[in-house]
Amino acid sequence: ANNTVKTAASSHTQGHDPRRGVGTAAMNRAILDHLHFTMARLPALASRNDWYMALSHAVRDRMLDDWLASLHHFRNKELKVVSYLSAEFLLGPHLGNNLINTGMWDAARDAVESLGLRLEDLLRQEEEPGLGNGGLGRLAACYLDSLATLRIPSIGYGIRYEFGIFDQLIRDGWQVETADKWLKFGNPWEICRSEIAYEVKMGGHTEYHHDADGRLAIVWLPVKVIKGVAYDTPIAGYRSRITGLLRLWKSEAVESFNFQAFNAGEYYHAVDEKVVSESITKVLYPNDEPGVGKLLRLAQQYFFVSCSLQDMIRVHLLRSPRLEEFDQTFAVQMNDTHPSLAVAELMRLLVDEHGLGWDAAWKVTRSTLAYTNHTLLPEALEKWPLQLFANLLPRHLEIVYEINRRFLDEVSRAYPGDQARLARMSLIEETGGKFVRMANLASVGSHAINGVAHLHTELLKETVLADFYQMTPEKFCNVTNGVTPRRWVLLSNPGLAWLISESIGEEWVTAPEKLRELECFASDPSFLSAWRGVKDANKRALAAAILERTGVAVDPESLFDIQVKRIHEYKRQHLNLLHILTLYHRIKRDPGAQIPPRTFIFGGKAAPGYFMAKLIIKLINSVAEVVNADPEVAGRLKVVFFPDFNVTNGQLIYPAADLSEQISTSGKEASGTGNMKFSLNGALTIGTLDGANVEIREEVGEENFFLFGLNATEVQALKKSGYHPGRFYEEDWELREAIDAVRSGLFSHGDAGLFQPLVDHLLYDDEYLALADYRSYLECQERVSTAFRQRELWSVKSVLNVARMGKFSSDRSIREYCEKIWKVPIRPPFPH
Ligand code: 73E
Repeated sequence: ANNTVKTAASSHTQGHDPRRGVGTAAMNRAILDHLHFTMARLPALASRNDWYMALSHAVRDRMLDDWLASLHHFRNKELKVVSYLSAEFLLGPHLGNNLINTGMWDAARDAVESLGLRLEDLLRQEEEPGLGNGGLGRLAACYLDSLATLRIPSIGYGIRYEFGIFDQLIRDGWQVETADKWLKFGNPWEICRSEIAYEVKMGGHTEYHHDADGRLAIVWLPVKVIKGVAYDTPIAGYRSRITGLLRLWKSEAVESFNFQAFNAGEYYHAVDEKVVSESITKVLYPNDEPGVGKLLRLAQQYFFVSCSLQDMIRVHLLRSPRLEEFDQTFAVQMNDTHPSLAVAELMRLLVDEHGLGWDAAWKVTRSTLAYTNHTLLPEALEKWPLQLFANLLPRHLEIVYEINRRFLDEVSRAYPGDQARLARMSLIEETGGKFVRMANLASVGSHAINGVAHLHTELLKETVLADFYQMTPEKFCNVTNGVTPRRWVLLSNPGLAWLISESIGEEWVTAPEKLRELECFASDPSFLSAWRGVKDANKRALAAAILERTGVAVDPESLFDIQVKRIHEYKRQHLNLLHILTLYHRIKRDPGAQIPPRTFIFGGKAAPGYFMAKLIIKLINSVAEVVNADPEVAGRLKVVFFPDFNVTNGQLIYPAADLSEQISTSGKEASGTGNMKFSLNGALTIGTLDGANVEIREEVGEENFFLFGLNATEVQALKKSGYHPGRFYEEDWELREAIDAVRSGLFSHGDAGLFQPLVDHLLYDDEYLALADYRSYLECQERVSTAFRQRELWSVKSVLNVARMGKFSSDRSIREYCEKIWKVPIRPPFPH
């Protein structure tokens, strides 16, 4: 400690340019400077968080040169800026990723070690910004990484939730939610831009006036005005010298105190205003489908859309006074319907606030906006009760009506007399209560509509958006999702990344089609053994974490069979459980059964109000308790629920998987992106023909993918013909045995009623056809077991998976958005 104090003292006198110098010595000085000047701490007294903060500030400083240069692009008339509007950005921890992308990892590690610390420990200190629910939010984060890596001027716009997705605890097998206080110890990555702030109106009514020239002026008199303040976070591209911008809005009161009330002595009433205003960005809604008409959720959506569009208009006006050319400054992507109020808000800003005529405003609105759909589940399509919408956004409702009037005119011209079609396509639902349909609003107001995997886009065109597809087929396209190989391989799986780079060079990181060159190593026994060595080390690391967090000891030699994702009936974690129960029974019946040892690992959060999902978590833990304690299956079966699945834990889990469970009912999972992360890390997939699984299987080859179950067409046909899950139960004794065990109270200390709702649901409804796919799933799992016994062949398949996954880099997705939707030129890669 004495030494470090001395270093600190000397570095202050030497002085240096904080923006430069990424060598070890410069980093060492910078960390100590920040410990002193930013954290106001002596090294001897510094906590791990102080050191984490000091290091992070040192890293951020070194990102600022590139950032400021990149921000300058927004002023360059020649460059169109991509604006990604998303209510969620599930970023995961910044520090490790920034060190990788900027190339400062080694210097930071050495500098930290020279201070007697370990980089690993400081990385673990970061509270991840969990500003999203799952795949949709994580996709937005991967896209930011790719946009910066591909040197495309871009801004991600969203909400700075004070509390992100809840932390999950497991108590007595049940999920317990606790608040995610991610800002508790400060956030070194964000910069508050107090001067970039906008007012957002809410509530009240509209009035029509004629001005002096007799022109009609529309005035919206709100009951409330809230201020949105920009918080900026730099997003480093991979060695691209470009740093992208994530701009998140925090809500504040326009005036912190209502002085009238304050003067009257009503102190508490005076702060009320502030409390209400700040509540807008307090907390992320933890549901991956919309709840029924929550006013605060609509207010959140409007708040961030309005701030973002006002900000874009400000930037545009710095380039050109002509708002008719707004679409040349920005391409705006709406991540699902959550930001779809952008259609009405852009119209309002252009017409009411900037004086454009309706037609000119409509032309530019449509050519600016594009809409990505992420789900076909009917219950997940957003619609707002009309009255609620009217109360919060009276002016927008008028605008929606006007858009609708003009649009339905077009529809009736195209399909004369087709009343049913008119009712389906209307922006307003009128059957049983009135609603504003956000998917229809987004579709009408966009020049492009895309799904997130080939199958999903096809189904979109046949089902939820069929009418829109028939009327304007040219608007539709597919952009299959992707994930960033920087976070999901380089950072998460350094052993694998190193082995790959040793073999084929480093270009795969930005040119993942190069991974194909690994194919010829699949016949090299020494390479295969090194490959297995990496996987085994990753499994040991996960086993250690499992022991620490759950107390369960698992065998790293066993097959790691993993399902991590949100808990939802359509994802069928319970189908996985039925397989486990069947294996359990088989081993107990026949102790000599040739079944290779398996460890089943689950992880995922349930929406707090989703009873059945929470019951599934309880059942997983209950099965785990019984199976793990049973000496008759010891060393052969283990079941683990890994608590609090998030980005940080994902980085540990994906690299350790042998088998990836992608077992949703075909036609229900729009794409999936976890499927890509697993396979890119060398896991083989057991899956249905759903979402991007279809394309993964096409790429890796059917002999390297374990396929089972009904396809989407068969699912529809079975449902149509009348599905009776009870018949499957009656006709398959092993299925009956598994379900009866749950029913008997075996897993609930004799309480036969505990899982009754789940069992009843399966036997009498089974909306997601778990029972119909059970036998096919079991047979497929037997093929998995057989394949896993031939370790050499398994490794070959694992290598081939990685070698052929290049398509699923988010760089490829972003290039497709540029070409097909944004009309933004793709720039050549930055010369290294
Ligand atoms: O299949 C995933 C998809 O991979 C889909 O379920 C998910 O989006 C991923 C990325 O495209 C998704 N999330 C939501 N809808 N689809 C959603 C809906 C409401 C709130 C939050 C998330």
